[in-house]
Amino acid sequence: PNNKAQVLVARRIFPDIVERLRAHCEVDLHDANEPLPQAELIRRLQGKQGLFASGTERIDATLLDACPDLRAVCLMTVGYNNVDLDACSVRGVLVSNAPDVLTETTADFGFALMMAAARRISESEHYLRRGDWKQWRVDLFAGADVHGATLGILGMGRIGQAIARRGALGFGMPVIYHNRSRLPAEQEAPLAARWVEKDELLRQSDHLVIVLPYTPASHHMVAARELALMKPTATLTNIARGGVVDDAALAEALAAGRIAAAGLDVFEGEPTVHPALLQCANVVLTPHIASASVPTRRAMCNLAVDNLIAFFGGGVPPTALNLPLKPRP
Ligand code: 8YV
Repeated sequence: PNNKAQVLVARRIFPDIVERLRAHCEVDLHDANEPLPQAELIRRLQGKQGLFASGTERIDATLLDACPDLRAVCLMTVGYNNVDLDACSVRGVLVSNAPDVLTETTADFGFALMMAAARRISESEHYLRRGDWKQWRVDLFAGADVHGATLGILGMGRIGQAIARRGALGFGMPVIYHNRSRLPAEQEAPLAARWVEKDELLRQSDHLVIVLPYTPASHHMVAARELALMKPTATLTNIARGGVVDDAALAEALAAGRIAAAGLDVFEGEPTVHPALLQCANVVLTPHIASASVPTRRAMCNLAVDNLIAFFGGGVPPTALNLPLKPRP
């Protein structure tokens, strides 16, 4: 008999990181890129105390009640909108996420997506690949400037601030932001970042980047009314969650030229993408890869494993979301 904790790793991850976990826990690896259907996930969790989660698994009261042995859900993502944190806390189930390790990589990508939208990089590449480049013309794919333009950030957390740094310090962009709470003056000052009301942010931004957590309060925070406030020359970039933006309204605004362009890494109902967005030339579309550099994806996986190892070793999980934890009945 061994008293190692039993842990389900719900997706294929880096094999050496699975081995690292195996040195501490009994591991059942779902070694596939396809997610386990919910019923199968519940079945595989029977008798298991831990779950290494990719962020896409739905962890709700039904699952928790069907998996009475479960003690810890450790996510390799910073967003935890698929986890009912209250339901976990009430049942004494630890939840951890993976903040900080992906901040700079995700900000790099958000900035790149914003630049690609502003300077029409995807649209022009498609044109070239189609063989349509026959001659020079003065306004060929002429877009919007990034340097010196007003950068608007909706959601000024760790990633939002990292994007603001890139814009303010690297590209001379005036930065405005909207967040539930204002940053302390010493954090605003180096960026010369200015808090504004949400509608003001929409009106003034040349490039709007959305980086806030998806919660019931942020559902469709940017929909038809908000898009109508934006400048016709503005771009919108979403690296948060699909549900924060009303994709149907965005596709309409893009098609009608009510805003100039968009960069989207996240979608409502992903991996399915709204067909109207696929029809728009002025949108850069990527498959939820903002955190996907090799070192960062490894760091995210390692951090989830650190949490599992600490929790089952009797230590303090480094990035727990719901400590102190009451014992699971
Ligand atoms: C994940 C993310 O790759 O960390 C997050 O919240 O959105 C990404 O880093 C994505 O959630 C896939 O699971």
